[in-house]
Amino acid sequence: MTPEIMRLVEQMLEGENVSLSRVISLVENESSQVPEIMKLIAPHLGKAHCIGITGPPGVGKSTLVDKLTALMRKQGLKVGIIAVDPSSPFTGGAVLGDRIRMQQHYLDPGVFIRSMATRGSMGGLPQTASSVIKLLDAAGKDTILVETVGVGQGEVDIMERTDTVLVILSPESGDAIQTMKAGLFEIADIFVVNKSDHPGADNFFRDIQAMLQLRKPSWWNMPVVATEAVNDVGIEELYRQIQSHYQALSEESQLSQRRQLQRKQDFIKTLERKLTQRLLMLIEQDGQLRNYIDRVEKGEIDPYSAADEILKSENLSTDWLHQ
Ligand SMILES: Nc1nc2c(ncn2[C@@H]2O[C@H](COP(=O)(O)OP(=O)(O)OP(=O)(O)O)[C@@H](O)[C@H]2O)c(=O)[nH]1
Ligand SMILES: [Mg+2]
Repeated sequence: MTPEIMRLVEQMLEGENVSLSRVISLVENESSQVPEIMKLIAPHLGKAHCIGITGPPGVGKSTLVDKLTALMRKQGLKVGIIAVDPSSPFTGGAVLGDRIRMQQHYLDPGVFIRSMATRGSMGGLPQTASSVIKLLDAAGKDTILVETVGVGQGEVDIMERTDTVLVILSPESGDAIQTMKAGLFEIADIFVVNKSDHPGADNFFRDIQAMLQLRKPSWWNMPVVATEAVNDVGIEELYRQIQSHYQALSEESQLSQRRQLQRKQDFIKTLERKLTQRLLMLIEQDGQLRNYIDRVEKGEIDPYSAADEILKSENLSTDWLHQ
């Protein structure tokens, strides 16, 4: 590791936001220094409470993040925010919108805001998100808020990478049964019905409550909180629920289990990514293997048989793993 990068990481560990920003860029660009950086920060991890905020487009996630941040700042907490921009044609411009909504925090050194692109995957988190969460944690943020757009797929991701998941809905976001079908009940720790000023909000709230009562009792009784983010209504109650979830996680030794799962997933996904990259590179370089892609493209062979044949191929039995 170069002395410059070492210095950069040290400054980041001291809580310096510009260095933090530069280290995040190194990680996002998959710099060859990443393993060393991660090794250096490892002893400083696990202190932050990481909160995932997900829900359909436009339900008020960023507005809620903004209000929660204001509340946490009043308590003197240092806040890190990761806003994942789905870079989809439907929600293009989200980053600009977020900048406007979170404007009051951009000048506050106690708040660090970073936008990330999902790079094509539908919703969910970009692959480097868990490393960025770690960097914010190591840099001394007390709370990390991760906003992602979720419509049913890809949210398992957020559950595997955060401690407390808020699923935000609004009375306009379809009926409660649809929500249940979309699997949002499986990943939520706290339900939020935002835009409670909308007509129909009371019914929607009651439907969600009724469905929650059908669930098996467990160590955590999932609450549903009504908010009007734009009017700063219900934010304190939401924050109370977030805190009691974190407390319950710690008391029930769920936190260590969850963090174990996070580390395991992180490892498997990293391995998966690296293996795939190497394999695809090899296939690109090797004419014979490349040939399979052409044949699959033309429909001459089905993808399953082609994959099987490639994996059995002698060209693969070289030590491609160690390249
Ligand atoms: N009526 C009403 N409008 C709200 C409320 N909360 C947020 N909004 C408005 O809803 C719109 C979307 O809010 P955002 O906070 O950008 O929603 P989002 O979920 O972050 O949106 P994406 O990131 O694009 O998915 C904005 O115009 C907000 O002002 C609320 O409680 N009531
Ligand atoms: Mg948003």
